Amino acid sequence: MSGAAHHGGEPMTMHFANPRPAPLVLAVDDVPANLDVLVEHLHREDIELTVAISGEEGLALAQELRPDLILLDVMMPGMDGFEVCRRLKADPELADIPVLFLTAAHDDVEIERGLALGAVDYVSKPFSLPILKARMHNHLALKRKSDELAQLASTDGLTRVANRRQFDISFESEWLRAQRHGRALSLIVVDVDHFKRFNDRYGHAEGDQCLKRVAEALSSCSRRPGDLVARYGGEEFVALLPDTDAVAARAIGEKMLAAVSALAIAHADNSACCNVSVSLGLATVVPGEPGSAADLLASADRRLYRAKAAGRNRMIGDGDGDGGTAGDPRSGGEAR
Ligand code: GH3
Ligand code: MG
Ligand code: MG
Repeated sequence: MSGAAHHGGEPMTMHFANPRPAPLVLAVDDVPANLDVLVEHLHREDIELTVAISGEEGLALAQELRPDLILLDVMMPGMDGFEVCRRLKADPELADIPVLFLTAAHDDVEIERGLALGAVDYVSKPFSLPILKARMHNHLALKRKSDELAQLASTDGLTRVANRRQFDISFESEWLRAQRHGRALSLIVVDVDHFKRFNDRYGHAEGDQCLKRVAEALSSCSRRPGDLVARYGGEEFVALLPDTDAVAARAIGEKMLAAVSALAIAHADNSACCNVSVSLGLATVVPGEPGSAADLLASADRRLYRAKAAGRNRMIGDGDGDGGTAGDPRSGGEAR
């Protein structure tokens, strides 16, 4: 009955991972016999069920597994269901998980308190299984809808990578996280070279296809859970790389130049190369360094413009001279 995917480590800000095959339900109850009943009766319900035997364990599992629904007993020794619910709702990363309270028979005060704490619904003990199942499925369906809407709201319609809005949200939270934990944070700003000329020669529809493929190529270069590639606007992308120092960011930048080059999309009017190419600006903030998130982005942007001025199809990062690192040494640097 469990076997849910473990994310491990720090909570992620982005959830672009594929949805689970079946929704994950976490049941929290201090009485093992109650959990046995749930396991026995819910195993045919097209869900994954994971159980916790205390409020503390339930909270820890919720943080680790991000279930789609929590069935939460109220009366538990130690951390009771109210406290678990309060903590879930206070954590922005967990607040959207619907909580269904399992309350003592028709205790209006308990029910009211649970709902006031943010639980979506309750089932009175001893519960009717058909009603429990019906309520569980209703709330799972609503959760799926709201997850889909959240995904749509954070995705760029053309390229399917994260959009600017999502980048802004993730950048802010990763910035704070890096400051709090004293970790490095890198940004890579990526801009397609002479893309106006590409549209002019090959047409807007080809331009759209090109952007999709570039987005896919860029996304393939950084695969850690917190990494985020977003379309910043037009033909400009940005990679947010938590816990990544300047050396590691440079390695990802190299991969990006190579990945776009490997697409081999013809671009006869590109001065930097005969194919579609990109220019990159890299910036890294190290713990304890003064400055703001906006400064970091501005620094990456300035370097992008230097990469453009130096001949395009290259990257400029920390410690680079004006020439940067060319993506394809054969392409030369002559600007048109
Ligand atoms: P540079 O090398 O200096 O970046 O030159 P550029 O031509 O790429 O830069 P510029 O900002 O002058 O032009 C960007 C072009 O990108 C113009 C715009 O029509 C095109 N573009 C922006 N968004 C889209 C899109 O969604 N689809 C297509 N096909 N083109 C787009
Ligand atoms: Mg451009
Ligand atoms: Mg641009």
